[in-house]
Amino acid sequence: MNTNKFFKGFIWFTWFMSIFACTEPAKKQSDKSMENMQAYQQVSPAFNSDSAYNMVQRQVDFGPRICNSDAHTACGIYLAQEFKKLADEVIEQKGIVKNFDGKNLNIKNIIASFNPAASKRILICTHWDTRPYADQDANPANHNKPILAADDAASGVAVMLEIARLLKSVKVNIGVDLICFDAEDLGKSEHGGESYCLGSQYWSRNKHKPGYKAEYGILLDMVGAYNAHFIWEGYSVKYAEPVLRKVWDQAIQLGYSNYFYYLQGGAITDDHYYVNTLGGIPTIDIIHYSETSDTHFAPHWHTLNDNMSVIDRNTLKAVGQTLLEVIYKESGAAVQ
Ligand code: 1BN
Ligand code: ZN
Repeated sequence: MNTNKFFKGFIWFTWFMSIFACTEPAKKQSDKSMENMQAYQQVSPAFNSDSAYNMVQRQVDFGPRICNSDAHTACGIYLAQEFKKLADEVIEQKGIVKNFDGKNLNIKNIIASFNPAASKRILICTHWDTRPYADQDANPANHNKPILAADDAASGVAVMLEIARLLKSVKVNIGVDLICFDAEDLGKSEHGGESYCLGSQYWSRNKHKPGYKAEYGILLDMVGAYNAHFIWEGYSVKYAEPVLRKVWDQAIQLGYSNYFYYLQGGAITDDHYYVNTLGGIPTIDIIHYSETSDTHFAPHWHTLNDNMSVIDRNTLKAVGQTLLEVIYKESGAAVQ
């Protein structure tokens, strides 16, 4: 990540919030949401948060899914198999990328497509690999231990698997691509922002189909924990503001104003940065932000505490149902 930019962004963000707080109090946001909830009729099938929760657990059961490890290989096979049961087409894009320490990493991006021939397409993506070092853990003795990454990997994949399950049973007429990027989380700030997001950089330079385009993309990162707050991340604003507005407005209509806030945050060099800049697809990042922690991420971020104990079905539901509603509306679903 470009840490400087990130923190400069947050200084600006703090200023912005104080202004914003005067004009758009939280109470007003939730009042609006209550009104909307009464009037709003959902068009998408119900996202099952138990099934998403179980998919988080299944991934965590493999242990840390670190590139070049047996657990990573086994989990990659498992995820591809699961998506193959649900999607019209699954492509396992294998490649070799260089880590910041010079080692080659065997990576696999998994692309599950619905209606692969449709020209109007939406991309939903996340990363599935896990960080090899808990370098934000309160205990320095844990800094070289791998994390289970229930939130920072498994939650996004689980939401996408549940979306895939519903797309199989209630058809849409647009194309939907669900991409699990590999090798997102090996980076270190001292090695530059490019040391992160190796799988999405690879995919953005070598699309799974030549000339692949989607109308827009939505990246999920840490979308399963208690007390998750999602704000407008800086690169999402820069490259895809109309998409942010569409998704946030949809979340509020569904009654999820406790999760989605119309507040601008700093810029994070996450997978969406490369999908925007190298891949040419306007893409937002739904990423857990924290007002209270020093890192501005959730307190369990890159610590050994990122395990099943932080996972909240309600958060998975808020994100998953919002995405489903966006997808089914794009497909022209109408209230019956
Ligand atoms: C998000 C979760 N990221 C990694 N794990 C992206 C990121 C990159 C966050 C650099 C901070 C710095
Ligand atoms: Zn991470």
